[in-house]
Amino acid sequence: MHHISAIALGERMVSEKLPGTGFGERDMLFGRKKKKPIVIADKKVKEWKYAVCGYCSTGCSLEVGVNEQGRPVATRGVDDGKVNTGKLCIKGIFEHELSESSGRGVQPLMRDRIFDDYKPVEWDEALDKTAAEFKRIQDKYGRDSVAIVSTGQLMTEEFYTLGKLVRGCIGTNNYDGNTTLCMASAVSGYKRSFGSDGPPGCYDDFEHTDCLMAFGSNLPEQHPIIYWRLKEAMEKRDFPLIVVDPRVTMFAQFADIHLPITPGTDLVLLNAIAHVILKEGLQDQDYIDAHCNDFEQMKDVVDKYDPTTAAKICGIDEDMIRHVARIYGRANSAMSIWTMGINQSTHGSDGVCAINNLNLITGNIGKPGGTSLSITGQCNAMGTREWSACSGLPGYRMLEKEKDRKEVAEFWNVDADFFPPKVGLKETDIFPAIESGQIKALWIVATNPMTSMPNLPRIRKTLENLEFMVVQDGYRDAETTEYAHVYLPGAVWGEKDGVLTNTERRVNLANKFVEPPGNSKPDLWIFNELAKRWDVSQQMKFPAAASDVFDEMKQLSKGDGRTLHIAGMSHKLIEQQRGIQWPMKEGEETGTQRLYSDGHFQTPNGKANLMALDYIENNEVPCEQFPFWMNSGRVVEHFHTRTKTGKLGNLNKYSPTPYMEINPDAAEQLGIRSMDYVRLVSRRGDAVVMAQLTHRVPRNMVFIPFHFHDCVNHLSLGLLDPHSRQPAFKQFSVKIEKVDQLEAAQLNARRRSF
Ligand SMILES: Nc1nc2c(c(=O)[nH]1)N[C@H]1C(S)=C(S)[C@@H](COP(=O)(O)OP(=O)(O)OC[C@H]3O[C@@H](n4cnc5c(=O)[nH]c(N)nc54)[C@H](O)[C@@H]3O)O[C@H]1N2
Ligand SMILES: Nc1nc2c(c(=O)[nH]1)N[C@H]1C(S)=C(S)[C@@H](COP(=O)(O)OP(=O)(O)OC[C@H]3O[C@@H](n4cnc5c(=O)[nH]c(N)nc54)[C@H](O)[C@@H]3O)O[C@H]1N2
Ligand code: SF4
Ligand SMILES: [Mo]
Repeated sequence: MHHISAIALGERMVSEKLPGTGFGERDMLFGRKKKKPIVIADKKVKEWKYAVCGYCSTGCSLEVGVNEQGRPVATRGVDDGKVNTGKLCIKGIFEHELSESSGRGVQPLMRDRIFDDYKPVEWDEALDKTAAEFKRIQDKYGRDSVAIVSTGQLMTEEFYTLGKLVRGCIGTNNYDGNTTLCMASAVSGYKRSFGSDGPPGCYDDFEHTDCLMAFGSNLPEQHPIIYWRLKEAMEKRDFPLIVVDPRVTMFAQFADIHLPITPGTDLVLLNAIAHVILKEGLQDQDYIDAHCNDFEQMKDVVDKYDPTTAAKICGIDEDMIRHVARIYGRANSAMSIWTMGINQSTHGSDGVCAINNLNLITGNIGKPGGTSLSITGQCNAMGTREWSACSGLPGYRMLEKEKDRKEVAEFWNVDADFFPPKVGLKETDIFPAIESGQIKALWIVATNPMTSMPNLPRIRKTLENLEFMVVQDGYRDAETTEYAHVYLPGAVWGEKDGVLTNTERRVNLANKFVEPPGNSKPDLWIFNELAKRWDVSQQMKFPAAASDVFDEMKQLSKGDGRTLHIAGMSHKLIEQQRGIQWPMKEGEETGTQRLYSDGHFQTPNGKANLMALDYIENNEVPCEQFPFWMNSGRVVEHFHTRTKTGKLGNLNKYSPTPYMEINPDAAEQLGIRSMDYVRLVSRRGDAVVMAQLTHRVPRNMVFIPFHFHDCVNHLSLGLLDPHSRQPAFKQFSVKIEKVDQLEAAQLNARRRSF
């Protein structure tokens, strides 16, 4: 047999068939004679439409292929996409399939009492009813008795319009979003440290950093393409990766150092790292002196967190704490990223400030490879922070500032006195306020709290107390719809235009490529139509086209000293440049990669605040009766409450059933085998799940992906962070009970089928 090179083999496969077989020599050599070569199906795409992905905050540029009949048939990454250069994760690849997924709402629905049958109605009837009920309830119980909970998944132009409707027309101060379950601690921490929200870094920082520390983030599963960017940078320059996570996640497995921290104690670890850095003189004193407030106060607290004491609380041994502190402190540039392991805890906001402290004392803010980069969650978690007026006024303006109130009131042509002078209730405080009778009507927009809120047994009861509830969701089968009087079917990603902002402040465009199903309507249309039911809207502007709304936002972003500047952008330019990072002022050619590069912060004296942060132990820790830590999070193939991914066979097949990860040693002790059903019990409720035996979790912990209804949030406590009001979804305790397998299987079969 003569030697054939790989390239030659490639050629021979096509050109030389072995006589009579139809197969090339290579097929015979490798024993593949029965196999047909892989053929990529021709999907007969007529046109590719540009969009930024609608799932996670990575912000990948993609194109959806539409065929002759106008049907979306394929998705591909955009080669010159700034974030992903052609790559997509498993969710992005199948995103076009969403346009034909089941469970969508196609007509507004109404009923007088919850749990009665819904009746289909016309839009006018549903919107008249909604406006009339809001007004009736506000007249009777006061303006703030109507609450609104929105999302991180609309287009930014929709957020801005909703904000205008709520702040300018309806006038309730109890307006918040699901970002309180997600990014609130990051927002709060950024504001406390730097005087303003806004992640200062970017993905390009991976190319420059000499050390990366990740807290409570499972990047390969939750932000696969950010992870790919990081991995590529690490392969080129081999800098250390330190992952802090109580589980041995995929990210932890790829790390140089994994710190399996005791849940809820990151603040202690961070204070101890700062302690070592200051003790050993590894700080950047020049940077501290020039750009930071309150160094001494911070130092006084950090002094107490010597590694020996800290190790006993956070579970990381003292030498490892010193080792990590030295690596971080000595690196030329070092950066930290974090996600829900930090934000979703009782010290979420303090944890974020402690990360900022670490980067400030080492001079790692605003420089290439040196930053505090909060990895955001939903596709437009940033857009809502920037423009929705949920926690203030649009463009990072504050209700507390008279100047800001006046500016926005003038721009919208409303009375400045109509705006409340301080922020109202957060989502996690709105539900208890329903319980106590303070709130009587609730409007839910593009979020599914009946699966995503902690302590669902309590939440369910509160909803039954409402006089009126509206759910506006793309999917009729979202659980929360079961508790509403009016259901408004929204168009989702792909069925409308608009911009989304990703983790690195990149504003990117999602074009419409398909019509919304039935009589469902874009949320922008719904907000505009509803606004007409308030007289004051006559004197305001509510543009119908997203690009016109964007132009209005551009005007409002102008002004000296503002970080959130988008005046130089337009929909067209954004698509051309594959997304633009704010700030971008008028006349500038493109956006800005990093904030605070000049060492000037958004505080009164322009310096960043070092924070003195003491640790308070207040979690529900495992005990004799409830001996396991309960931890929760996500898996790569599902998105949140599965209204989308639960319908796509290519994704749902990987995890169709609620399950928990349990350590094999713990399972053996309890007599639990792989794939057994078990019952988990907490002080709040119970849930039946399947057991997956894995060493990813330690012996005293179980982990559940929160995507499934009737599952982990029936157990969760959700203690709140005092600054951000974000719930601790990942730290509470449970016990495990055996169940009758047949009964459990029958129960499982009766669950919602997706
Ligand atoms: N595939 C997929 N991707 C997504 C999403 C999705 O639903 N599916 N959702 C998007 C959204 S909205 C978000 S917010 C992000 C979330 O992204 P991530 O935060 O990365 O995801 P999670 O799995 O929620 O949590 C991350 C890790 O926190 C760890 N953790 C738990 N407690 C602690 C602790 O006390 N300290 C530390 N250091 N770590 C702890 C958990 O073990 C878990 O591995 O993902 C986004 N991307
Ligand atoms: N135990 C536990 N619970 C958690 C978490 C956890 O880690 N553990 N994570 C928390 C976090 S970080 C988050 S972000 C939340 C997410 O929680 P949710 O916001 O409740 O989750 P989603 O399933 O994304 O809900 C979005 C809803 O909006 C609908 N929708 C999507 N696009 C559109 C649109 O364009 N228009 C309209 N009108 N509707 C639309 C979807 O069908 C869906 O019903 O869950 C939180 N809950
Ligand atoms: S990484 Fe996130 S943005 Fe990129 S394709 Fe996957 S889900 Fe979409
Ligand atoms: Mo999130």
